[in-house]
Amino acid sequence: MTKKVTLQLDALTCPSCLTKIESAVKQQPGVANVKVLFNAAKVKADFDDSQNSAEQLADVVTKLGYEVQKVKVKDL
Ligand SMILES: [Cu+2]
Repeated sequence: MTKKVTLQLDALTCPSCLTKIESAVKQQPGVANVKVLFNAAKVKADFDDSQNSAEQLADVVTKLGYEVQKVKVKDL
């Protein structure tokens, strides 16, 4: 089943952070429609929950060095 995750980060300081996060999340299995909102410091992505999880995606962003403050998941 496809779900939508929103990760709230503390802040994005420059556009290259955005690119870095976007391409890392895009490479994860089962992920589509990745969008990083710079000003809101949010990462939005659709993912197939048989292939991935919100926790795993939050972990990818954390490992890049960004603090994930909130994780929201919605059914699509
Ligand atoms: Cu940066």
